[in-house]
Amino acid sequence: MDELQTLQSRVDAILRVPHSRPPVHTAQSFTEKVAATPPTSFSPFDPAQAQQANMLARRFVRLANSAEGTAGLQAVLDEAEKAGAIENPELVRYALMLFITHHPLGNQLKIKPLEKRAPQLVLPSKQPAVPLRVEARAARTAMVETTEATTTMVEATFAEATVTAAVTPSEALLNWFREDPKANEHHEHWHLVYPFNGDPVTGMTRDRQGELFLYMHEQMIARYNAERLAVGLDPVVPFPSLDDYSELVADGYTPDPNLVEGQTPQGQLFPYSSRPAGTQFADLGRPTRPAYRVADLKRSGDNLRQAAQSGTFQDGTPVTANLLGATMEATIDSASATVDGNAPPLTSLYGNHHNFGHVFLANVNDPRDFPNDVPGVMNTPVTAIRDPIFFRWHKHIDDISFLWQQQQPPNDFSDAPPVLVRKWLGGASTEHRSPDIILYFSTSNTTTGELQTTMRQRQFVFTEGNNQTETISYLYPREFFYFLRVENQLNQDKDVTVRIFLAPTGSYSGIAEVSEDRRMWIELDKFRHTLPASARTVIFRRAESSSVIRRPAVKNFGTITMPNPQADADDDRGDVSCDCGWPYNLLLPRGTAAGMNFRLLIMVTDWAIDQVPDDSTCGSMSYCGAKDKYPDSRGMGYPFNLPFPAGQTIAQTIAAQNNMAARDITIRLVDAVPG
Ligand SMILES: [Cu+2]
Repeated sequence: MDELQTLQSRVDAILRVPHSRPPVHTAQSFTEKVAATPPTSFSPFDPAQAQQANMLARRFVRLANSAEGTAGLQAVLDEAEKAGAIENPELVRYALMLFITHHPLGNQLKIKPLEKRAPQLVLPSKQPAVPLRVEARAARTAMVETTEATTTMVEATFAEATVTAAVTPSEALLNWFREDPKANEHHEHWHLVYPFNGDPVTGMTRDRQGELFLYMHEQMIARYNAERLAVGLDPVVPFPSLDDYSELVADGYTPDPNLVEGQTPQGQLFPYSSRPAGTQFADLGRPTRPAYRVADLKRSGDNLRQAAQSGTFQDGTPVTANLLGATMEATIDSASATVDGNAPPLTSLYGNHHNFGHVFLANVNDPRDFPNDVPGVMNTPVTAIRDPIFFRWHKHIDDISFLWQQQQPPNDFSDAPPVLVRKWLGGASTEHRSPDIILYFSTSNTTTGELQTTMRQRQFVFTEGNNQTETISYLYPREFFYFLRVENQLNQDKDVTVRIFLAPTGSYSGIAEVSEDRRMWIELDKFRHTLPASARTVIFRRAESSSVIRRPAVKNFGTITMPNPQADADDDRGDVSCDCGWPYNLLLPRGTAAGMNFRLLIMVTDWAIDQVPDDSTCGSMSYCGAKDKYPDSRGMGYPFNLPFPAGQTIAQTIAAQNNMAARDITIRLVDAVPG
């Protein structure tokens, strides 16, 4: 074993979240939960805890810089192991991942995929199926029957008790999306790449980090909305919808009981808490002297809304997309940032709104016992998106951003290059049948107007005990290519940026045409291309090269085993410099078995203005940018980042612009796809 390999196995051991006990729904873990006091948990959303993790990561950076080559890394791991013995092990893991992600020496090490670091964190919650009356009986049984002999009976009833409290059937229809292991890993990664306390190496945030925070999460909502429409749910409703922070959340969420939040030094496990139905924001901590007050969360939210509406912060600084995102998250660049360079406290003028929303919602089940309660999945980026409330809270955040966008002048499309993508062979049309947008499946030599997805299964095996298995279902697209015909009307070569978007089309939830909502559009791709002079060219593009996807695409998913992960179960190697981005398996919305209508938009813009760098085969350009400069001079999400020209619908704008064209397609969920 060479030196780096030895170091890697030490990293793997530190990052491995222990789950020493054999599985699953046992009475043992249930009674332990009742009996023991949980350790204080670690939340990267809690600014004070995030600051501690960041300080430890900076200590790692100094150690790495203090010695040559692997000796520096050795010193870092010595320190991490030492810290793990006295500090919260989750905090140490987070700090070590920050170091590996950001330090050039750290980059030589890998962060294993989530299903190998903490396999229990990718287990699906159980489908709700049992009537409510089972709950009381089961809970009683579980409290009394704890001996070995009755374990089987208790297991069964406890499992039932769990499912009765789970999300309503309708929300549960999208558990596969919210609980997708790679989507959760993406969200964890994004926050590691963009820590709100700044990169531990430079102490700074990245270029346009605030704007990207808003855009990346807006796109997650757009994708979730496409899935919601497909199963007959309304688009995400913000929580809270406006300024009423006493609103009740009707639906609850119950994670799988193996989703372990923490462990006592004695090895007792604490499953993440459920978020019961019918809760509301509540002060955290002792009621006589709360640590955090809802009134402060509301005040900061109201102040943010006011700034978005008026276009200026209270000190007169103009609101920009970037500063608004930084202030809402909040990062060290917030309009309320403290002079010592820390992210602002909840009590500041603009608070620390998004982060504290996570903290409040994670502890909503037992607010008075904060910080000694066991939090829910909203506590940390690696599990937060499992709970439907994640999307509702982020819709609340996005609504403030949208409010600001709507006050801005519309995008002016007069800087379009002289190129033509035809709408229809007859000329201008709003029919969305562009002959220049051509799709092929990789396994077929005829064009298609239908894209396909399928649900695949992977097994999860508890290798201790009786090899009990669970099944994880995940979406997978049928591989396809674009052939885009674009005419360059200039008599010289022209560099252009090709932008591809997708939105559901049609009438849903009382909305006459959902694709007229610019926030429904999903970015599929963006890349540079050189068009030869005075010619119509065909641009070939693989869908898997998408700028939003983490590249190279992870396509093979193996069996997940616990407690001892299989070596190389899939083609995810955890190369930290490439592993940020949306997962390939979720590239396309799922569509429906009957075929769901979508509109594909191609927009060709002037590269001399955009400055989108040459294509990379590593990571996601659109979601993870680049170290120095975000790879597009336009507002993120352009042309959907700002209002469309006054008096024009999106469809009319597309019809009026030579550099835009759309094609209506269907996406069909099928039993199996090739590859
Ligand atoms: Cu997030």
